[in-house]
Amino acid sequence: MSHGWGYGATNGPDFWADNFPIANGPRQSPINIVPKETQYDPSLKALKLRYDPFNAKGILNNGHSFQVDFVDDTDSSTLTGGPVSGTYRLRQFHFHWGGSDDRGSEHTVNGIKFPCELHLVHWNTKYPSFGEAADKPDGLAVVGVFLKIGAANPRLQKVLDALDVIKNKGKQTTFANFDAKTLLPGSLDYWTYDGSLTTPPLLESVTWIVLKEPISVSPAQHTEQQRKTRMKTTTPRDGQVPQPSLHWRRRGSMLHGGQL
Ligand code: B30
Ligand code: ZN
Repeated sequence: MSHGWGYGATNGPDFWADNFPIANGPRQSPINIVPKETQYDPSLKALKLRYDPFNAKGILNNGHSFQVDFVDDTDSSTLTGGPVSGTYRLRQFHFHWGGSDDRGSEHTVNGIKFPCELHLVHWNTKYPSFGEAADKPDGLAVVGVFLKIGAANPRLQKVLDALDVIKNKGKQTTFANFDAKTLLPGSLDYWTYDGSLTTPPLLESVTWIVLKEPISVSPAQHTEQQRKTRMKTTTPRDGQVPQPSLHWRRRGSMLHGGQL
């Protein structure tokens, strides 16, 4: 696959609207999250993430991120609860990294960028496939997890080890028996808003669920990733659209059994 878009001086976010006019649409992501302006919503449910390690299939360098793909022909790895109704199946997860510690994440919090952001992408099973769901207003639910520089993260190492083999765009290799749940922080407190894919085709189909608690990556792991890939990311195209109404939920945790 060849994309005309990228993160360069002539094909970066400022140019995406040329080929993808929805870039100027009403529910574009990412955004800057201002926690003081978000509203606590007691009606939001606990987020339930149930992932089967045996659904992990392969890891792919798609040129703008590396992604781990999952078999999604049954309901064995799902997102339910939280802000959505119905059942969403895990399709893939991927990371957005920056070239240095002070950038990388797509969402920001009070204007602060994290060095990396993990996206777990799920599709609504009221549609027949990911492809059919991807352009529906309630088609996708993406869980965003920030990474901060801190302690080494042994759960990330298997992903980093695989990067050697998929250094170049289009490369893929098998990636089996991986428990995506191990990448989540202890708390599943989240902010949520209705948004879009953060890269072309920028479809306005994503219920965003951004976790408040980051996970960690060590300086050495961050350097390792930078050495192995040359992924770039985008920055919030903030101010182009009004701030959506953000909601959040207190204390949802599946690591402690769900209904804390
Ligand atoms: S994100 O989570 O909002 N960053 C897609 C999925 C999730 C996000 C962004 C985009 C997506 O499915 N894009 C279209 C599919 N891509 C495949 C891909 O993942 O690599 C095909 C393509 O664009 O031609 Cu690039
Ligand atoms: Zn993403």
